[in-house]
Amino acid sequence: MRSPSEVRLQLRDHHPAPEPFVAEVLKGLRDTPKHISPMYFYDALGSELFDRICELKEYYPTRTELRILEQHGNDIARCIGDDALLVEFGSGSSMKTRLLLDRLPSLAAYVPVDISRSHLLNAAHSISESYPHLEVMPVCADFTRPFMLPTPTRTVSRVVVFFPGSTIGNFDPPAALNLLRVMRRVAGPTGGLVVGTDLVKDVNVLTRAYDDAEGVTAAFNLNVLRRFNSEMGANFDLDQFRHRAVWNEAASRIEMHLVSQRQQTVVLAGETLEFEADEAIVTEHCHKYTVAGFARQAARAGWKAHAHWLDDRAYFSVNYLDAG
Ligand code: AVI
Repeated sequence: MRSPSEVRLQLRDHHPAPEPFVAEVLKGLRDTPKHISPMYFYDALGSELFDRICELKEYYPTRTELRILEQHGNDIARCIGDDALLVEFGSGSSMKTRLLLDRLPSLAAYVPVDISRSHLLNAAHSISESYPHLEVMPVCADFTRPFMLPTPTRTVSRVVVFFPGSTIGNFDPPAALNLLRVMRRVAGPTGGLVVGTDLVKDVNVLTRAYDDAEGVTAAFNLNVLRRFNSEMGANFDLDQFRHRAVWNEAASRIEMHLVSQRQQTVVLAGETLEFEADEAIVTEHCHKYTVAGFARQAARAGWKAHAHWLDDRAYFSVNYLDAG
């Protein structure tokens, strides 16, 4: 095996635009209802808290998806086929990818795509060390916008996009449709898509997954206000906001809120924001699909459902779709 210093990776850097942080946050907090983007959760502490969420007994999605990938990995690999180019959207630590890479010895190349340059390079190095014969071609880009794929050394039979984690559920329907269209464009006319989706289920199971007994999800949610305090000179009193997770039946989603415990005024970047008692900031939407509903949504973006795999309780699905 090659040592880390021997592993040479050429980063394709699309220089994703830095977040329009303050202006965007203020715009959302002036809206009715108040809202902020869930992307602000993931500073260093937020990412650590998210890792802890994935270990919680109430938070079933991560371990359920891993079990499906373990149990049905060979079938999924058969759908992907020989000599494919595997493109992972939002690759993060590329942890789940290993379950596929283990079963894809003839993969032409692996392209992890992530907006976080440091995460991307660490993960790419680690994959490259574990799979020394695999060409790893990291791309730093905002995957919600079209980007150019690198050209691997080997001939590619087809491009297959991998998007695990049910992150598709954090996009509202129009944005999810747009993302599925970007994936379709990246995969091209003969490509495929392997995507994890969390499924509709008992409301108590869903709400517990987003409001655990230990309060880790509450800390994850409130951390965004701490981040605004340290990075934007805001003065949120974290004791005066409470985490809430509610099921919105009509929209088939869990909503994460931060609820103001009293009427209060907060200053952010020199601007004054008024909060009523019980007024909520919407911090995240987590859409839950049915297998058929997701196939319908994907069809609108040019994808044809080919196969799906579930766990014993039908909590989660991993779907394989072909460019239709
Ligand atoms: C990242 N994403 C798939 C998680 C979810 O379940 O929607 C984010 C999360 N929010 C609270 N807990 C987990």
